[in-house]
Amino acid sequence: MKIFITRIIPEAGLQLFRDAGIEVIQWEEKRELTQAELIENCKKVDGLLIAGRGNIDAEFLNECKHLKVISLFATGYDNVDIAEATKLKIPIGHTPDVLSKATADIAFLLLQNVARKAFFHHKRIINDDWNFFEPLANIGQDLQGKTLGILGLGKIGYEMAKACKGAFEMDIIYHNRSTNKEAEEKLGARRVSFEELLEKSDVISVHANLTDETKDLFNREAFAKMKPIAIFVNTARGPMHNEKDLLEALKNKTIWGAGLDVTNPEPMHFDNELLNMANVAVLPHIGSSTAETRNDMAVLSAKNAIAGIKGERLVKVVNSAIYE
Ligand code: 8YV
Repeated sequence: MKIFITRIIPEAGLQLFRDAGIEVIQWEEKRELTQAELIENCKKVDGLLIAGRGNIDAEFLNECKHLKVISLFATGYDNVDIAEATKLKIPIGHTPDVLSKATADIAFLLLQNVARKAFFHHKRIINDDWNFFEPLANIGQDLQGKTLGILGLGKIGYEMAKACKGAFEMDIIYHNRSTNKEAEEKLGARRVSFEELLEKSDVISVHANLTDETKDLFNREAFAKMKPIAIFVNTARGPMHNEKDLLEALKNKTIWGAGLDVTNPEPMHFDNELLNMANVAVLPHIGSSTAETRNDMAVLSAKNAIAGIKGERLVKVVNSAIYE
């Protein structure tokens, strides 16, 4: 039995494959595989573990329908044609929960960073621009008592809401398909329409899945409804905001600032205008990037892959319909 892994992953995951008697073939080059290379490697194995962003479309799935499992080293599965995988009865595994706290930490860090323009001030020192104290220059804004609007109040959104409530006593509103009882009871969160979220939030933090409905949701029209002091934070998926419209909203002061851990495309090009704006902080998609979390992701994605190869139910499966 063999598994193909598209990146080098933490040892804890590899050990589980060894213990299960599964041979590991890892892609070790520091570049994304081409689709042809991915297919060629998958032809030789029983399972695939994707760390990074493989494009698992219908064409790939039909070429590789012998795969007993596709295990994602990620919680998001927008890069997979789930309907087609379900039709072909290929289980898709993912790693929710274990990365909620680390990802929310990055949203919280970006928020504070933008509110106080921390990256910008750091760059000022590097550029020898710490010469003179000006009470009105480059000042930030307080977060105390402000309103946090969460789009997609699942596990990550909940952790972000909890952090903002605890640190800044922020009021929480959220827009979600269903009511989050725990957030309402413990954090006093209130479920609102998307319109109300845009209009009432001082901070909007995005934690939803990327779907046809959420793609481009934060566009010119949405930014126009937000407050001029609003800070937009996206640690979910880049295509949920329209980058051109965001840049325009920031330049026109339609909104106040933005913190992004995700961009469209990724990687963001180094000469992107957003990187030179004082009220913008960008990180290279590091939400789940802590030693502990990456370890937990390796273990969970390996457990999913091993279960799939053995024909057992995955620990965390996206398309549970294949078992019905
Ligand atoms: C992953 C992520 O690191 O879990 C997700 O959905 O975006 C990140 O945690 C990334 O997808 C690479 O696999």
